[in-house]
Parts: sequence; C-alpha cells; structure tokens
Amino acid sequence: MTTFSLNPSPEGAPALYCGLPAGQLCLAFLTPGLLRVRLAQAAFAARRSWAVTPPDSHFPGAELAVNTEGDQVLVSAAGGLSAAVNTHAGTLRIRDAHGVTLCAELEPARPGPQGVRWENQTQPGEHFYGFGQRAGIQLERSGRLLHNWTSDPARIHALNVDPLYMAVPLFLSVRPDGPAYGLYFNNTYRSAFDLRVPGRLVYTAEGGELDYYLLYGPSPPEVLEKVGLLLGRAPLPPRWALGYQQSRWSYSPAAEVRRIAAEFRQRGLPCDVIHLDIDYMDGYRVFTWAEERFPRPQQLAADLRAQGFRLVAIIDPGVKVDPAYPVYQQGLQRDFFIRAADGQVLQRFVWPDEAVFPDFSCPEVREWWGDWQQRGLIAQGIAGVWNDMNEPVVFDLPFSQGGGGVGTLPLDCPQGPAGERSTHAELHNLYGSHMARASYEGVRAHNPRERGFHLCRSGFAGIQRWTASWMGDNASCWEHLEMSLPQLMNMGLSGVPFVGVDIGGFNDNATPELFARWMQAGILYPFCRGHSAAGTSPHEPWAFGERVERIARAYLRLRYRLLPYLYTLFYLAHTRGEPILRPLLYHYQHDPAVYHLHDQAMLGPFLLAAPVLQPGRSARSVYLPQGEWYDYWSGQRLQGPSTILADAPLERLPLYVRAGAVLPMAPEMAYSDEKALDPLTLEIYAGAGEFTLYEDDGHSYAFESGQFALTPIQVARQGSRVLLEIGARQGDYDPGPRRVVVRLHVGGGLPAQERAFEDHGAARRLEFDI
Ligand code: MIG
Repeated sequence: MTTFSLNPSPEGAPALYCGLPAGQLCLAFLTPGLLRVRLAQAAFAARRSWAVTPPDSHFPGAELAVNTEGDQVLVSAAGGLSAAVNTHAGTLRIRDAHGVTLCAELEPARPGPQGVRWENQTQPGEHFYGFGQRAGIQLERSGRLLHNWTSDPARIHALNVDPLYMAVPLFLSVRPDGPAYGLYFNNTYRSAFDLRVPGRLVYTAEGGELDYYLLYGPSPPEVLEKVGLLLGRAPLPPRWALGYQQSRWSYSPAAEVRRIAAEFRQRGLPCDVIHLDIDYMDGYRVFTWAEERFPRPQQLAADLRAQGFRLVAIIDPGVKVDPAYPVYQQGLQRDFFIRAADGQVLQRFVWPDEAVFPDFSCPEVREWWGDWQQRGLIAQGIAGVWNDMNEPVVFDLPFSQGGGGVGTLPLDCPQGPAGERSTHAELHNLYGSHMARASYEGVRAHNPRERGFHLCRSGFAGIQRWTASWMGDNASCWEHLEMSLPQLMNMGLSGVPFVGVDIGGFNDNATPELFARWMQAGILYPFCRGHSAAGTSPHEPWAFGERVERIARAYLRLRYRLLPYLYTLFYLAHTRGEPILRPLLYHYQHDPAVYHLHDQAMLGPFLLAAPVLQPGRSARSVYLPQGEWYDYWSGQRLQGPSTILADAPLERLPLYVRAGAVLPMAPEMAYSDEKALDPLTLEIYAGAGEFTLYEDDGHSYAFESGQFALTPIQVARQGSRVLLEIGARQGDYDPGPRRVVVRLHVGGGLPAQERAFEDHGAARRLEFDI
C-alpha cells in the first residue's frame, strides 16, 4: 500500500507527496520542464528570507497526472517531465516527455540533518559541466571530487586545487543522443559532487535537506534560460565596464594613478578603468582614504574622467578594531558584527590586524554598508566597487607580523536576520553574495541615474544578480592561462556570465610571450582586466617591450571595435541568462568532438577563438564544427566539421566567424564612450543567420522604461545572392542619424563587398551578387 497525495508544495506549486522509508518526498512541478525535488525527515525546512531561488508559487505550475503500478507511483506533467517513485525501495527516476531517463537514484536518498546524500546513476554518454568555479584545465568534470565551500586557497599553485572562492552547486548534463538538462542543489551548507566512480554522480551536504531542481532543456540555451529564471540574471552593466580595466596591487599614490592613465592615452592603448587596491585606505580602514597618498580623491577622479577613465576601488569586509573609527563604532553600537558562539564580538586578523565582520545577511547591515560605501567611495568619485576577501578569509597572524595561514570564521557563529537565526555553517557560502548584494543595492539606491559596476571574489549560486566576478589569485604561468578558458566557460554555464581572470597572471612575473598570448585570450573575457600582485614586475601592456605592446594595442582595439556586439551579448545575458563566453558544446551539443574541447571558446554565437596557450608555438590545431566558417584574418572560407592547422605567430589569435554572422562593430576608440557609434559597421559573412543589435545610452537605467533600440538583422543566401534585411529599429532610444557601412565577406580570396548608407532607423533590404 503506497501513500501519496497531490497537494500544493510548501511554497505553493502543484506537487506529489510520497511517504518513503527515509522521509517525506515532495515533487513540485514549477513548470512542465522545471521540477523541484525535496526530501525531509520530518517537516520541510521553512523558506529562508535569503533564499536564492524564488518561491515555487512564482512559477506557473503544470497539470499533473498520477498513476500507480505495484510499488511505483508515477507522476507526469502534461507535455513535460515525469517522475517514477519506487516507494518500496525509496528511489526516484526522472524522465523527459519522450521517456528518456535523466536521473535515476541508485540508493535511497538520505535527507539530513545528519548529512544529505544523493546517489545517481549517470546515463550512457552523459558529460558534465558547470559546477561553478573550478581549477584545472578540463572542461568536462567527470572523474573529479568537487567541493562547494567558498575558500581562499592561499596559493593557487596546484592546478586542481579545490574548492575555490565561489560555490555554485549546479551542473549541466549533455549527451550525444539525448537532451541537455541541469541540476541545481538548493542547499548552502558545505557540500560536494563526487564523480570519481564512473557511472555515478554522488552529491553530499553537511547540513540542510535534499532539495534540488531539475531544469530541462532540451538544448543548453534552454537550460540556461531556466537557470536565469531560478537563480536570477546579471544586471546590464554600464558599457564602460566592458572596456579594458587596468589594475595592480597597488597603484599608489595618486600621482602613480595619473601616470598610468597618461601612459595609456599617450600610447594609444584603449582603457576605461583603473583600479585602486588596498593601499588607498588609511591603515586598511574601509571607507577611508590615506591623506598623504590620496589627498583629494574627488579631484583625481574628475581629472581622470576628463581623459575617459573611471576609478574602481577595493573594499574588504573586515572592519578594523579601532575605538576611534566611526565604521567600527557604529557597527558595534548597532550590533552589526558577527559574534562568536560565546556571545563576544568575533575578532580575527586581516589587513588592518584585529578586525570584525559585518553580518551582511541582515538587511539593515547591508543598508548601513551601502551608506558608508556611498560616503566613502561613490561620493568621492569612485565609479565601481571591488569586493575582496569575502569567502570570508582571515589570517592566523596579524598582517603586521606577516599574516600567514588562511582560515575562515568558526562555523558555530550565530548569523542571520532576526527571527531566522542560523549559524555560519549555513551562511558561510553566502557571505560574498550578501556583501555583493549590499554593494549593488547601496549603489543603486543612492545613484538612481547611473548604473554601477561591482566586482566580487566570492559568491554562491545567483551571485550574477549583484556583480561581476573575477577568479582570484592566479599566477603568471602558461597553465593558468590555459585554465582560464574552461574556468570561465563553466562559470557561464553555471549562470554567471560576467567573469574574467587576471590577465597576465596575478602572482609572479609574466614573460613577454605569455603576456602577449594572455592579452589575445583576455579580450575574449567578459570581464577584461589586467592585474598583478605587490612585488611583481610591472605588468602594464607596455612593460614587455615594443612588440608585445603592439600586440596588446591591436587586440585591445579589436575588443573596442567589438563593443556593439559584446554589449548585445550582455543584454542577452541580462534578458535570457545566456553565457557570453561559451564552450562549443553550448551550440553543438550533439557533437562529441567538442565535449572535451577546453582550449577553444565562442564569444557569442558567431566568433570562435582558439588562443595559443603554450609557449613557443607558431601554429595550433583548431576544430571547426559542422557548417561553414570564415577565417577572421584572411576571410578564407572553411568547411566544418574539420580540424585545421592554424597559423599563429605571436601576432595572431586564431579567430573564426560562423557563416551567416552579423558582427556590429564600432569605430576605433580610446575608451568606450569616446565616440558615438558612427559609422556602425556591419561585418556580414555570407550564409544564413540573424542577430538583433541592442543599443541604449550605455549608462543610465532609462532602458528599463523602454529607452533602448533593437535592430533585427537577417542574412540569407539564395544561390549566388546574399540578402541582408535590416528591420526597422524598435524601441524608444534614438542613436541619432549615422552612417552604416555593410561589408559582406564571401570567401574565396575575394575582398569584402562594401555598401554604405545614411541610417535613420528605417527598414532596408540589400542584395549582393556573389
Ligand atoms: O590576498 O588586495 O585576490 O586581487 O590584489 C591579498 C590585495 C588580498 C586578494 C585579491 C587580489 C588583491 C589582493 N587581495
């Protein structure tokens, strides 16, 4: 006799409940392709105010049908997923509408609270991606043990160090002859994925309950769209944040910042942002300025602004213990700092020696932090906030005695807003996300006219809602350059699109060759910043000799010419959850040749890049998937699937364009808003394709109330003709009259055919004979 019932889930979606030997199972269908599975020993855990997913009732639900057969209860959503519960064995199998098995439990799941365990049989041909931030050069993650626990690994020398700064318990499954799907585990305690035993995928968590969402594709873009619905999407950044950003620990004093800015302009190297690392502060007191090094930050910011630069400043969560320091005084008085289990305010060593740590999970703490951020940074002319050290990491020794050793806060520290107190064990993974949220909301609340920019090191699933992320302290070695692509592509597949690594490497010194190759790869990073550690040799693009500077200039200029394309990709990330930098499998999910291709990437749907990632190379092999491709440099047409040997002297990043591509390009610029988009150049590659160009003012929130422009562009080939249809511009934003230059590439050694016209936003149809 099986016990089941159809009732709304605790958060209000149509659901099936089943009594299993291990506990109570709840299968909630948020949509026909989005299933939430929960298993609890007694009552289901109450929803947290800091939950990173919306409540079930936020989704439209699905129509459910239930059948029983022996020990089996079968529930299916009309036109969607179905789940078969073996109530005797206590296991679950999930299938798609065509009966294809997606997940099959091998053992009854263990619900917690003494630990959660879920053991799944993987299906033939399945490959696994995502999993948040990981080290190592593999793209696909089979064979690995992956922990979800935000950590500063101190020194990333080991290629497979795990875990890292960010924790995103989410993966994407792809297989040659079946659908793609994703699984997100909604549990913030320390957890792990174990893929070391072939055929098995085991998830364990040290607290909380078993609570996962199955996000059905069947294509990767459809999975990512659901990831966006469930975990949120990235806000549209100001356009300047897509430009090149230059950082170092630290450009100090102010005169040094001015010198760096002047060098960029004198040398014709495009750049939008300079970062201020921790030495601008007074004794590492957050929201203060060192008088002697930065006497007038506002003046500095204004002078740089006149040259097209913005400043971004770093902030750490640790607040210096100093009774004469207002941030400390206020936080103490209002009880905003985390206390130890014994009730004492917890003190640990970070940069300012003894420091205390705000509990950013409380809304009133976030608001207070946002006010300080406004007073201390934004009002001083700072345009963006760089949030560091928020795993959170603490030192064993005072920094003044060498720092040394890294750890975090004790897990039994009470944390959380009033009415839902928990401990650091549950909130640790969220510390960075909550700090980023404070940062984002603070800037947004105080500056309703200008989009902010935020950068953050740690974070949990959903971090994309608040901030861009960089991958922490890499090193100037070839392995770390090679690692950057799979790392960033898997972040994109984890729902976090605005990502980058330190170009040139943070620790140690880059060689000229490494730096040149890193620049070529770096212009593909959605977040494009060079950064280096204190004590390393200079790492600015001119620090490696003239040849490397020329290479850096050429690739930075290419990045800037691509800004209209890139900005549209950011819009698609914002509206559809699309990754910006993506592995080939995102578009070619049924081609096993791309499943392990870690060293090629696609920037949006049209550009395929194959950076050189080893020293001493002047050529590399490149895989071109099914379809026609064009060599970006020579215009030569190539037929996929094929593997070619690409010429790659130091000056050359192997770069390919998909047939049917539309690449909207800007004039050359020294910084992103130096010039209007005039002329707008459309580089068209004969074939079939479409692209909708997105434009707006680039910096305000007016786009949220319709002040944007969409221009649909279609390319088609009919025999020896290529048709280009540019649709009428839609939306309220008017970029003004401008020249459009269309350049059609046809391959075969022929030059591009060029046409130009005055554009006022009207529809236009062009025909080319080829
Ligand atoms: O551990 O602020 O990852 O980008 O330059 C050093 C100094 C603390 C770590 C960041 C790095 C930054 C550095 N910070």
